[in-house]
Amino acid sequence: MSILDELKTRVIDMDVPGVVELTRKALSEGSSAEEILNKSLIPAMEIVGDEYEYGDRYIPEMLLSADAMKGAMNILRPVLAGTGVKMQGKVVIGTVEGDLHEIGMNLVSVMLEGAGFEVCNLGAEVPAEKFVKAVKEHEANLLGMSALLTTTMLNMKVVIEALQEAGMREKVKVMIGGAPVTQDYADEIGADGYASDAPSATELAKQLSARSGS
Ligand code: B1M
Repeated sequence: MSILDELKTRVIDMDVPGVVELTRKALSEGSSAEEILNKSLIPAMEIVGDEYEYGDRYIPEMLLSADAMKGAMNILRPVLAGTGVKMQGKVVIGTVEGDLHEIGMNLVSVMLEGAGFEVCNLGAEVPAEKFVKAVKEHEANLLGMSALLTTTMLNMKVVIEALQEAGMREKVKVMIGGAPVTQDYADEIGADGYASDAPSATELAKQLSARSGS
């Protein structure tokens, strides 16, 4: 088995230290960061995402594979930044103000990174003005918001209004998600898209990024 195939298997098998070690080894043996991303990490997370969607994998197992992916990305991020590899786009992501649920949002964030996006993860309880400031500073073409509470999802609308007030709404595509969020709600508040889980969020981000001309 090639080292890239082995790395892919280790991500699927949730072997966090093994993935970190093999990522370093693959780089030192001449694989490029782009190859590691495209031939090992992304296909592995696609399989993990499919297994989760078909009910063959539970959330903790998905999070462990995501942790392994995160470990590999920590090694690849500086290498990718230095090589000018074409990123899919720039995403600012976070959980809205008043809401500290961040497990699902972090999962989406890691999968977006794995799919080749440059991600600025603001964490949980992010006020509208912080989202707007980050989009501006990072010149992001996508803004992702998560909410797990029926009360805090209302803050997604506040962020969209803040973008409008700052004259930035046309510059950034807005995608939203989280357990209480629906496509109807996305339509109601004028978001550009809604995704129900991390794999579909990655697909949606690719579509929106292509539409934003990035
Ligand atoms: Co709380 N909590 N919680 N909680 N919590 C829920 C959400 C709740 C449904 C539990 C319940 O009552 N059955 C309920 C909300 C009810 C409602 O409003 N409808 C609830 C409540 C009420 C609360 C508190 C108010 C409890 C209290 O203190 N009385 C409090 C709120 C505090 C606050 O936020 N201000 C609270 C606190 C907590 C903990 C701190 C204990 C902890 C969070 C820890 C953390 O994140 N650091 C917690 C947890 C863990 C949960 C449950 C059990 C699990 C959430 C989770 O992580 N799921 C949850 C019940 C449940 O969902 N079964 C519950 C796993 C995660 C992978 O899934 O987050 O859905 P999820 O993310 C998915 C998708 O939604 C989607 O992709 C992800 C991956 O597939 N997705 C996106 C998410 N974000 C996306 C963004 C996208 C696209 C897709 O685009 C940008």
